[in-house]
Amino acid sequence: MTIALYAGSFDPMTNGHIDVLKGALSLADEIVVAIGIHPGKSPLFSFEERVALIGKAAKAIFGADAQRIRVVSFDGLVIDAARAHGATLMVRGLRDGTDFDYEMQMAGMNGIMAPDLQTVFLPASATVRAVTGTLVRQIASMGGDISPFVPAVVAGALKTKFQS
Ligand code: COD
Repeated sequence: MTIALYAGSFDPMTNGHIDVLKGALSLADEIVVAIGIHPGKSPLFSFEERVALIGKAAKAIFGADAQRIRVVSFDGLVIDAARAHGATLMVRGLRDGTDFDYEMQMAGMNGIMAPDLQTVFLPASATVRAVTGTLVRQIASMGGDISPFVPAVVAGALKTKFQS
């Protein structure tokens, strides 16, 4: 069985993340979505909220295939998280040249530290290329419509978050 780790902050999960997840589901039997937790950093959504949102969005979008997605947290090296969960692949999304440069550095250094793990890059679909979590949070905080950029359940949670 092939297990792929998809690490990110997912604060919140966007349609860009969903696009990468869709590709990952076609590559591996099980996808471990690993939420990176940075001690000292305060995310918009708590770990528990992000787990619930990813689970609900995956169920709504992927149906039965959502059973092949597991959500965990990690606070160290991504290679350690991959090994801890039995993954042999690490999936990353590429939006543009900036992503490419950064991701190539990480893949290169991870490859030296962990030759047993393979990084796989998935190119962003044209419709989600521009989407970033940072801008989604900014638009939502200013009362803008983020529904084109995130799953419906996330749009609802953002609305609630900034109304309270
Ligand atoms: N389209 C396609 N892909 C996308 C999109 C989009 N619209 N949006 C995001 N993605 C991709 C990103 O390119 C990335 O591959 C992934 O989805 C996750 O993105 P984010 O923004 O949620 O999370 P990141 O990239 O900030 O990652 C946070 C981590 C905690 C995972 C990261 O900092 C990390 O890997 N930390 C581990 C530390 C480590 O191991 N360091 C040594 C590396 S050599």
